[in-house]
Order: sequence, then C-alpha cells, then structure tokens
Amino acid sequence: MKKTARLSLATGVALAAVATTLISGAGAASAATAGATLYDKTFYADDSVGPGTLAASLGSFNDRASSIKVVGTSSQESICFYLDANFSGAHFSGTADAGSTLMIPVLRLVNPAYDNSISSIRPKLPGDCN
Ligand SMILES: [Ca+2]
Repeated sequence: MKKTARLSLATGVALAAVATTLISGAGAASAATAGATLYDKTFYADDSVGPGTLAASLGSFNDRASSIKVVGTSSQESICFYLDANFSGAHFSGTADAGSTLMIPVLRLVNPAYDNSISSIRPKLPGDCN
C-alpha cells in the first residue's frame, strides 16, 4: 500500500513525495515512532533525535537537522518546523498520512535556508503553522 505524503512550504508551494509503507507487526515496533525524527546528516545519517510532535527547543540538536522523516502511524501526522525556538521564525510543514512516512533526505534541496536551522517543532494547527 502506498500513500502520498505532502510537504507544504510557507510560500504555498507543495511538494509531493512517494511515501514508504511502514512495516507493522512483531519486531518492527521500534521503527514506527509517530511524528518527526531529525537527522544531523543527509539521507538519515549520523546522530538523530526523535522529538515526535512537540519540542519548544531541540537542545543539543538545535540548528543541526539536514534530513527528516515524518511518520504517520495510526493517524495522519502534520508537523510544523520552525527555524527559531518557541515556534517562531520562518517555518514549513510536513504531513504523513496514517501508515505512511514523509521522507526528506536532503533538506537543503527543499530550501537552503532550512538546512542546519530547525529549532522547534509542533503539530500543525488547523489551517497553518502560524
Ligand atoms: Ca546537519
């Protein structure tokens, strides 16, 4: 089963990404944490942090994310990513439908300003990230 995940930018541009299907069942539970996981390097390499859906600051992971996954487990997950702490500054959002994963392997290709710049995340409110 494949579903489409969406990445919405503050500019209103929407990108589509082919979502991977999560493996469910015994032995795979640890692979499916709902919400966002941020990785220091591109293609999900090196250190990572999994704040899930809410973090007013990312602590030692501030300004480090270079690739991202957003996982929708039992329900759709739509996450806002902010370039400043406490949900402020420039932002964009990523959405994964239930049972799918939004993959952003090279964040700088979405927007060079986003690379090594994410400082907080929270669930997308109805309508917007503002
Ligand atoms: Ca980085």
